[in-house]
Amino acid sequence: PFLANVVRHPKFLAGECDVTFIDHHPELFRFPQRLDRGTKLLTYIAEVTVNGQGDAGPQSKPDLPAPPVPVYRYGEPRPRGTRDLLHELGPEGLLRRVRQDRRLWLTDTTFRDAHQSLLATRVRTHDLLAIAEATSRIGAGLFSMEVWGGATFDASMRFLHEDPWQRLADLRAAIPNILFQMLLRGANAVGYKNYPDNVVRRFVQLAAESGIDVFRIFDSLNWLPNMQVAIDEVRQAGKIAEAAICYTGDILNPARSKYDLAYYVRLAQDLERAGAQILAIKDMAGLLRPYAAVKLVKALRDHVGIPIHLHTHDTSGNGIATYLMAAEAGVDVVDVAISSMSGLTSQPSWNALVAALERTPRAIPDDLAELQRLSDYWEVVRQYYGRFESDMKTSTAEVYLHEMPGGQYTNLREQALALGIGDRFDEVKRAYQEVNRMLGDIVKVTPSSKMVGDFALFMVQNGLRTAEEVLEKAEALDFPASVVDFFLGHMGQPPGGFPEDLRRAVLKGREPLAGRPGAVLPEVDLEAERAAFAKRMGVAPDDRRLMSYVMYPKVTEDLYHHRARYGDLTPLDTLTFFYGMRPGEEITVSIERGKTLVIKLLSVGELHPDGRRTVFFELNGQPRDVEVMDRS
Ligand code: 3PY
Ligand code: ZN
Repeated sequence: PFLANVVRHPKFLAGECDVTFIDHHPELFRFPQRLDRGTKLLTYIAEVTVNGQGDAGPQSKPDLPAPPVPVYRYGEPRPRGTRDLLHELGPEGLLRRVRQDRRLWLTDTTFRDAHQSLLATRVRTHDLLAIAEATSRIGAGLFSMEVWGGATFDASMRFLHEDPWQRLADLRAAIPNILFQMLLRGANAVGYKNYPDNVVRRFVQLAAESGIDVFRIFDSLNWLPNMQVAIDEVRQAGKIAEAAICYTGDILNPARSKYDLAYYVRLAQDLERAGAQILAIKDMAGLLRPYAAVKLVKALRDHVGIPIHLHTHDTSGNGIATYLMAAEAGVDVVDVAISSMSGLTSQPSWNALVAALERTPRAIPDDLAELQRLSDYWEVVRQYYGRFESDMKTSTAEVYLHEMPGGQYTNLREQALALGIGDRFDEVKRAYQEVNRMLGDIVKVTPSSKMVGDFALFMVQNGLRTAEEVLEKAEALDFPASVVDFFLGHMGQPPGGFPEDLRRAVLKGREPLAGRPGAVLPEVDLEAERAAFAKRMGVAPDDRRLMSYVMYPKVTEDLYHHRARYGDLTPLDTLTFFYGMRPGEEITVSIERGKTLVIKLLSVGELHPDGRRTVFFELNGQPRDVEVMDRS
């Protein structure tokens, strides 16, 4: 196309080009460097080797083995799974089967919530794809795999320079037999704020077309109007709408009467009437105690006809007990993670639950020895992400006090560290409780949990300890944006409404919204956004990338720039992705079927006066060098 600009130039067409043409029109001859994939990859490796990945600075590469991947004979038939059943029976038939079977069904969250909760959402597509085939065989008895949504959408772009749509397409191709499930934050889609309805609708359509079968839809305040658009659109797309009640408080404690059994039953009935085909109990913090689970599941069983799907986090260590009690009470599906990626702030162990129910009426027909092979894989892979682990070593019942969702604990700790109050984290946790009380006891899950966290940090930073102190000083306080948004009604309406005195203090005269934000937010003009992107980036995005751009403009642009410079890094192994290479080390990168690059790092050169270093490689036996700026 660039040469085409030259030959289309009026002077060129008129034959008026002389030797000064190039001097007068240098812009026509500035061709973008079209680097081949090998060079892009070497540039990335050189960058990371010299400067480190992300903002961590260069770090020495851990010496870890390759993970053991179960190998299958070519053409070995793949066991049928729930996705085959869906095609055969349709959604209603499949869900009837799930209700009727005595066995307990499972959803494996290893590809989404488990690493979101344990490893800061950092697991790369490379490592998911490597175990995809084995999971599709060993896990063929699963109800579903949760593989997408939640924080993985933006984190994969932001931190891993990956395209989440590509991840979904690749996984779908590798695992054709098991239902794929995603976590959708209702009107917040996969973002942190309410989007206009047309964005939510288009996003659902595209996710459905890209291979999501089951959409778990929740609202961070349990506000049904914020979930309705997504439920309708999922039904419209012929997929399965799983609507969630987010569980908070303690139904066994009469002092927490705001969220009592009647509250959850009512909400569940409303969700069923709204079109939910599965009811999720989303226990995002792991607060549903075993005996509360019996009571809740029994009551829901009595009042709704659709299958019940329970999600918890094992933070307290009570997770398996909760599942066993729920199984006794008739729950249909529960969420687990492969054992080496389970426990703590993640889901309870798949392997342990299978063992617990063997030879009982609700036995799960999975093979423990085979599951162990998946676990062995993840045990090694998890170590590649060691730098994202929290320092939590045991489960802790403290979660019943602060009620922080599984994924938030380590994030909030990071935020506190960044603000220089990392050593006052105990105060932050107490403030989190106090803020929840001040707000009238709200559901805390993305994005409401983030707002409570922001408010808690703000309290500690400003030396505020109680609601009274906040009210007293409100005039002079500049509240965090998320807190203002919440009080403006931009996240929706909390059960029981807002605490009015605090609302007045925070809003300082601004007018809050009473209705549904999606109903008043102007539609996004998707074609105008596409044109805007094309103008800035020189390429028009397809519908999927357009959605990424609409929800995360800056992050998506950065991803495009990164791609242009370094190419698709999915084929690169994870240790090299995070740590670069050591001198003398050789790696192979399979960039497409039948095309493998052998890369050897020979040495990293001395610092040049201009701050650059030359990094010397061999690429498939040929010497190659790359210059990078040393940013240390
Ligand atoms: C998310 O929204 O990402 C969650 O996992 C909420 O629990
Ligand atoms: Zn969760």
